[in-house]
Amino acid sequence: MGWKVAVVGATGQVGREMLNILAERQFPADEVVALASPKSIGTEVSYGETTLKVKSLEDYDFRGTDIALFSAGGSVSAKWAPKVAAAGAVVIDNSSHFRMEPGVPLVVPEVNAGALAGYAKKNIIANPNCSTAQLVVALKPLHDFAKIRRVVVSTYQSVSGAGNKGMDELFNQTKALYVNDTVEPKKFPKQIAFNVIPHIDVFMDDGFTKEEWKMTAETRKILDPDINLVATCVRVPVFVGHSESVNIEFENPITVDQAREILREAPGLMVVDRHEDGGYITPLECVGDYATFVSRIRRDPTVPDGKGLALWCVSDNLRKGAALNAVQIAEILIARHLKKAA
Ligand code: 11C
Repeated sequence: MGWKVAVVGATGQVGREMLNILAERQFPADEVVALASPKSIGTEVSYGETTLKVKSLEDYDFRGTDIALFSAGGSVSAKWAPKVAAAGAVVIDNSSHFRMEPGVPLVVPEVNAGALAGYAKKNIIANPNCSTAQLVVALKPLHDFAKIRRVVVSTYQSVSGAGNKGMDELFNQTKALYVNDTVEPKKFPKQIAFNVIPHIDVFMDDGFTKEEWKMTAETRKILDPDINLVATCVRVPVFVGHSESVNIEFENPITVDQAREILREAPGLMVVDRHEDGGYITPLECVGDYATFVSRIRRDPTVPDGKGLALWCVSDNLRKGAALNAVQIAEILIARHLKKAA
């Protein structure tokens, strides 16, 4: 007998990818249910070769559901995840709502799958922010080898991180500008077409944005609380795929060749790093892929004693940054933690 899985937020970018990835990876589900707000009832979404009709989250009886993948925003998770967890389903939540809550594991399987052992305290597991997920996949093997002290990261984040409305805004503004129409920013604070915006999520008291704070706090919870990380998060006019320029300072020396070898062997990573035109990965090329790509690995000459590296890291934010990570967690849950009643 297989598992019963619900996808909450099934009409969003990430929800649709969750359904795609469950089908692609042949997750052993007997039943997959697509849920969303009442306004989406009856909307059709693809699950492999089949089409599912979206049902209302508000009327759905979760008894008998084993796993609920949530990607419907923080307020929906805050209201519904505890109820669904209490009904017996393990919630894997893609919102930021529970990430820093004690008793809720925040998991990237390549980095801290062991943290899943504590899932049953709340029956809720948190998925990290997309920009954190790809970063920690790249940092983990380097940290194991040379111990990271400090990271400086600048992100180049695609508009799909802001959902359907973000993608529509880039598309509509680009079209409008070609025919000399006026452009009115709605979803983003400034024009995103042919521009970049150094502002993602709300501003905090110290001048950082919440997106930047999340990268620091989540990296510490997932990888190591002693890592110092400072981020500048920037929205760029790319539809899918987040990129990151990363400078890393280590406690111990590490050469470029060692880093390349370590990253090549590490789970979830692909190294594409040829010193020639096009010998690196751009966000366009990572779309639809499971891997996090690392390119442009260099020694950082501003860090003494060979203890600094610079690199470029790219991943599909809807996949490794969200849906794939959630499905990987579900795969580990059924392999190691959940038991199916006979
Ligand atoms: C963005 N990273 O690109 C955000 C989207 O905390 O889950 C995901 C926000 C989050 O806008």
